[in-house]
Amino acid sequence: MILDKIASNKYITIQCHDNPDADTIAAGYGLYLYFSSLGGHHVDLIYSGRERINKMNLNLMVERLDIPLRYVNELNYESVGILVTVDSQYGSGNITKLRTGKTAVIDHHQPGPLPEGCLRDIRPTYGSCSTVVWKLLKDKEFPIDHFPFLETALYYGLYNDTTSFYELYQPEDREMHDSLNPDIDLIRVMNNSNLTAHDLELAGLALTRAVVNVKNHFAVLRADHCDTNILGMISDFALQVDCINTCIVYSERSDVIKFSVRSCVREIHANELAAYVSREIGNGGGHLDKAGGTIKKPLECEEYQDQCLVNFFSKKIKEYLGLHNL
Ligand SMILES: [Mn+2]
Repeated sequence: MILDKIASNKYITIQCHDNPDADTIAAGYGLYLYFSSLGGHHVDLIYSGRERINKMNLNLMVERLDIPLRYVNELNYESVGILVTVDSQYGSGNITKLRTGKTAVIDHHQPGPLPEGCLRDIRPTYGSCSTVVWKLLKDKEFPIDHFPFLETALYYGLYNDTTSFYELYQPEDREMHDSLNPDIDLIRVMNNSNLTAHDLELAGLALTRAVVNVKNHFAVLRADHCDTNILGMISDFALQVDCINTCIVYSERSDVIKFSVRSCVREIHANELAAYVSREIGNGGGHLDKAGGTIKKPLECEEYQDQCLVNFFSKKIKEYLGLHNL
């Protein structure tokens, strides 16, 4: 079992993906508590990337549930022992590739290329990585019910990754949902701190700018600089429109462009589309229905130098649709 193999290392670093969300934090926290409980290990829970957590609900989660998550700068960080990525895969686009020797991956996204010798437990049918960790801990008979903060964290992780428990398809997701005893008051507070007033305005602006291709059932939306979690929320919202089956929401940063992809039809895999859009100019991946990525800014990139970004993304979606309608 992967936990035993990881535990054979004295130094264990657990890395959440960049721009952490509730699921990666909860899954990382579960592993942190488990390895710490074994005794004799040095366990660290970290995240990296360009930005610190700035979403109110996530700051609340970390503070109120006493999660020892800390930010590290990739330039002056090197992991000793084994580096375990949660809710993400070492070397993939949404997680900073930190210097390390050994690696392990515990995730629920579609598997991508991994370094040689990388330990892995990847379960793409699970609704959240929190569920993967819950199952691993349960199989080790770790007393999750003795850790009420962890129960709340795992519950919130699943809640966030399954559109408020709307997509509980995997039996383990249901089982975890039913067995946990979370702090419902805190869940309510976190859930009602998802957006700042500024985010609300930003999301509204992005929605009014939606460029909808009614014929091909897709839309492209431009958002001002925001947390990638907010990009995801805007795309979730846009996907609810009757004539939109696929959408991309993007925002320009000082150095890169971040984008979020959603699809509600089987023929279009969001993770594939994200990879297609960013091919050779960035990174993209995720789930069949939800994905995201990063591409280089214009000017650095020949491909779309003379086009506005809406046209660039529209063109890529059309190309992708063409490939799949043959
Ligand atoms: Mn997740």
